[in-house]
Amino acid sequence: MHNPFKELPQKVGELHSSPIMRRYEGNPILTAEGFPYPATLVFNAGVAKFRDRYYIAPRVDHFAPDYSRPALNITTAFGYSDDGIHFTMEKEPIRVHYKGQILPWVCDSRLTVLEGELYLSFCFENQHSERPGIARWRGEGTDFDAVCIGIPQQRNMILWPEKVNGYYMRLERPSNQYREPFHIWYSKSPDLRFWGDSELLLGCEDVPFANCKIGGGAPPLKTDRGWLLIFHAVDTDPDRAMDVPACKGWNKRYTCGAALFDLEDPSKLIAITKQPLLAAEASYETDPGQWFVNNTIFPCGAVLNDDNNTLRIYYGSCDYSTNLAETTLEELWSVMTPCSRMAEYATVPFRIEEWKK
Ligand code: BMA
Repeated sequence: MHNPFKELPQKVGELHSSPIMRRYEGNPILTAEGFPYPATLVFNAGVAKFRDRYYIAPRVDHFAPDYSRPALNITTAFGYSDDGIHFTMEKEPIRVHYKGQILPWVCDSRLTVLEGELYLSFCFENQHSERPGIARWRGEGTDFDAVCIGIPQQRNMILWPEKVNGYYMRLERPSNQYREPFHIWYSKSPDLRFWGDSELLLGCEDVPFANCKIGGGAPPLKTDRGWLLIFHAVDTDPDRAMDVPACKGWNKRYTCGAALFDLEDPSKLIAITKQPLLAAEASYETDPGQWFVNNTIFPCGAVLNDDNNTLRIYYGSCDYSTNLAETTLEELWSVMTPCSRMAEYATVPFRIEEWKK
């Protein structure tokens, strides 16, 4: 049997950003500078256009001056803007209410507009590991109410912006600390609360510039050619291992790519970028000077402008700042290659055969 899991490259090699991507010349658009409450790193920001305004929800890590771990606090901030570039930040972080409590360390949030409401998909940390969830905005201030919480270990849960074939959908990215690669999955729900029918959406083996894990980036965008997913891809290379005390051995590289899925059957992959859209190249992406996860592009927001052609991608870089790059759908189609998913079904026998060897 053809086994795509066997074919993950040991090393991905040199990567460059696609010439179709234009970084905003004023990047970064958000850092900790001037932030309304204690913050060290402001990155990985969900962005959505809602009621004629842009909303942003960046992750905010606050560290002691010597950066000693763990962080003093991790929160998600909330801000708004008319132009999608200059944001006014609320003075308090987002509070996600769940069964009378406020969830701790909410981070890596995405914003989805669904049926006229604004939703936050997020990850939070507690003593039982990382867990994902989805919450609805109360419409003012920074309070959100959780509508569902997932089990550990998952990040990058992302709510789809509309029902497909009668069901709500969400992206998921389960992980397990012992066995990479990690892939992008989806689940369906009749009511946003109970989720099931989980299946593989995109395998790490489908992304030529990943050898370790992939994860959803922004909520999928509906286009006339299909559902467009901006995702992140990760490759490791022992030769890149860093030798600084804060992150001895860090050798990951996070890049950004795009995949296209069938409009009627979004589980069907129809095209992908064989090369990254964005790979770390600007100085704020390769080495911001005071933080360790260099070479990290982490997209969390994608907004199609009113012309339905200009695509903005918002991404965190180096777990340090929030940035913006633009292209057009026309250009994007020109760098996407038609394809189908390598593993047709994510079946149990397939993995067992593999593990027997
Ligand atoms: C991922 C998440 C992101 C982070 C990235 C790079 O696992 O923790 O928040 O940006 O790693 O460190």
